[in-house]
Amino acid sequence: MLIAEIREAVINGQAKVVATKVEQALNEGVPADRILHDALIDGMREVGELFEQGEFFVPEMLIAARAMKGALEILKPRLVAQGVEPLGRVAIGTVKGDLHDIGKSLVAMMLEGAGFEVMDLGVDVAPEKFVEALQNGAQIVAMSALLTTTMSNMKATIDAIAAAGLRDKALVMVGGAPVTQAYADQVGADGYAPDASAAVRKARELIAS
Ligand code: B1M
Repeated sequence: MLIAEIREAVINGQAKVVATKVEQALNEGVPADRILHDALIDGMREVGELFEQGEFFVPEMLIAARAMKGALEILKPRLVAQGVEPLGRVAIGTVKGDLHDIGKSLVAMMLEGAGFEVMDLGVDVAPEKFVEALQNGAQIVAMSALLTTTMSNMKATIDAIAAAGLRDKALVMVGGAPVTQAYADQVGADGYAPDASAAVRKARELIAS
């Protein structure tokens, strides 16, 4: 019952309700990983579907993601204590020269919500920062670009990763309004996603591959 209520509150973006009910569930002995998977992740999966069906828009997605992020902060210590392994480690950032933050942050939140450990490098991220993140344990490099003038920094980053001898170990994902599958193929990325929920699916696919 509580699980269903938390799930519903995530979908509706009710951050306070989610936080209160997550605390209540923990106090009643519901395992943290059950809250994570059956309430939070399943709620966000539905939010992603509603977005794809055109029933939810970016604001609803952001509000739901914030509600989920608040709950994750409460669950984090318990999940670590339970030894739940993250699905994978992603370093995400908007490429060098580009200050657009919203889409990248949305993808980061959705990935975190899906169970990935996310290193958010922010905006205007130089190629060497992505390389550094790989050296610090990231498995996926996820790059966002909103400007046609900054897209080329995706290729510059992939080149920097190769120059550092890490291309074989790194999974590279790209996205952002001007980016297409054809562009991703052209620059040699391993994956492209047109929106945040597709980005989660693509990251899962890459880790499994
Ligand atoms: Co800028 N801007 N902007 N802007 N801005 C655009 C991108 C633009 C299309 C507007 C326009 O002209 N119609 C245009 C780019 C034109 C082009 O290159 N073809 C533009 C321009 C020109 C500029 C400036 C150059 C303007 C100027 O100063 N003359 C300047 C550049 C600054 C810079 O970056 N160096 C600039 C500045 C800004 C603001 C700072 C004012 C502000 C950003 C604020 C912020 O981010 N904190 C801003 C905004 C808000 C926009 C628009 C209006 C909205 C962008 C946005 O947040 N969308 C934008 C027009 C538009 O897109 N309609 C525009 C919502 C967001 C959720 O979507 O980021 O696409 P999006 O993310 C989606 C998907 O793309 C995908 O998932 C997300 C969720 O579905 N996705 C990924 C994104 N990253 C992904 C990564 C993945 C996978 C999927 O895997 C790794």
